[in-house]
Amino acid sequence: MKHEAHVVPIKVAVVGHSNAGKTSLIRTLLRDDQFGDIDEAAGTTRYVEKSAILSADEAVLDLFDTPGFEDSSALLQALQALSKTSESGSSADLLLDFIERAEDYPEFEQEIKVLRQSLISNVLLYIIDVREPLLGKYSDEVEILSMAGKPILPVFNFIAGNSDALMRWRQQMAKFNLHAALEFDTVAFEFEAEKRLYQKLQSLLEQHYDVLQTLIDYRQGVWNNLNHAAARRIFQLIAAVACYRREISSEAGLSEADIGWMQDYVRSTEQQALQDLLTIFSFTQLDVDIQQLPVRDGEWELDLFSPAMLKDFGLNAGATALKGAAAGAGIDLMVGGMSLGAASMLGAALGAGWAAVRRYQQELKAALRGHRWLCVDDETVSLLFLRNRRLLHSLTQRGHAAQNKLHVINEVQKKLPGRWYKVLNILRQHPQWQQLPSSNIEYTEIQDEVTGWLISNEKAD
Ligand SMILES: Nc1nc2c(ncn2[C@@H]2O[C@H](COP(=O)(O)OP(=O)(O)OP(=O)(O)O)[C@@H](O)[C@H]2O)c(=O)[nH]1
Ligand SMILES: [Mg+2]
Repeated sequence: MKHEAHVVPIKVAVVGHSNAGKTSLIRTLLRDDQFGDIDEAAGTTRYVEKSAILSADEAVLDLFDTPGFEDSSALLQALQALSKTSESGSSADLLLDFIERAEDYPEFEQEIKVLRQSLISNVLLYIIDVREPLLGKYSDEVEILSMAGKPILPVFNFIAGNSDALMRWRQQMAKFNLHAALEFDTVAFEFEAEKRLYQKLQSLLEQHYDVLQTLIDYRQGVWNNLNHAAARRIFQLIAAVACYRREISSEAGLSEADIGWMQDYVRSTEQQALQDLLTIFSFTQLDVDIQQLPVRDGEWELDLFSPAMLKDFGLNAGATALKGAAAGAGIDLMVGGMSLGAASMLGAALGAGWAAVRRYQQELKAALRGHRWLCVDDETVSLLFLRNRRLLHSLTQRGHAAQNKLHVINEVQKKLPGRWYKVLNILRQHPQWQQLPSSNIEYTEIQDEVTGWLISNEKAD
């Protein structure tokens, strides 16, 4: 495969009515929010603009963004009028003839650019805003595009929450013999949808099958890597917070400032992770809004320590180790490597022999001197896990959230993995993991387990 001759990129013209989301689709495929101009107003794209989709370093697809069709009925009439006088044999010839006479048709300046590009492309992606009523102008559009004699793949956009309209459009396209179509919420990116696009192209462009397969495999690999990188980043966050310890002197006791520092540490650690995750998936503010992430200006809207947060995820604020004033503060005290809730076990640890004593030496010494470690309570770490798992889910499944306006948290997303508290406990025993990823075998095993939970959950719901 590697030694194959240089691949000539497949030319894909992205066409459709103005404002259907052509430029948005290309941005999504390129993962480049800088490509072209996007606007609510019609007629944003004025020129044909090329961009390439790469497989490794090689351009496999050349995407051509085109201006939108405006008055396709008038255009069809003009073409029909020309066909009466023109000598051209095929419809493609007629289009060529029309393009050559561009000067006679200044009102179709934009459309002519589209026709020119369609004639020299291998396939047309016909982007449709399914919210639009099925008017004659769209049939005219299809009729004009068909004249280029190229395979056409209708791409239904704005499908979220518009399933009836989608069905009508599907039937309409079938009447034009366009049976293979694609649903693709352009701003709602989902890798599976992108893959389906390439697969449809495979069936339309048989001779390019293998090249497209290479592309699918490559993009799948890239996508998997992104997911793993993101899951590892979340694990790092969990470890950093679970392993946090702050020694409290017995004289001064636990002060409000101590709690404040701990909370700020947790907030800023989660904040950094959020930034990194948005970066990994190239999420822009627009994406954040559409996906309805509870994030504003790159920050979580709801404070992790607000009681509403615990309730939202079905965790019990009253279950904190320190009840009363400390409930919901996210704090726990740790003695002998165990939270205070389990402090009665300290005696057992002391009696457990030298191995245990050596392991917890520092804590035991601190405990015996009357010192305590302030740490982050189980509920807070659990909450971090749950909300970041949901974030990852949203980042990888754009569009699903856009479909249901309600802020729904389903049972699957709320449930902690069976071994969660065991793993949390192991993390707590390794304060040295707070800083950085370790190559330690135990660390790697725990990391694999937690990233496994994070990634598999995406498919679970
Ligand atoms: N919610 C939602 N908005 C979208 C989607 N696709 C495009 N938009 C919005 O629709 C508007 C038009 O998108 P463009 O990508 O500029 O459309 P276009 O077809 O390139 O438009 P012209 O260049 O003017 O022909 C923009 O405001 C986009 O943000 C989508 O899938 N979902
Ligand atoms: Mg555009």
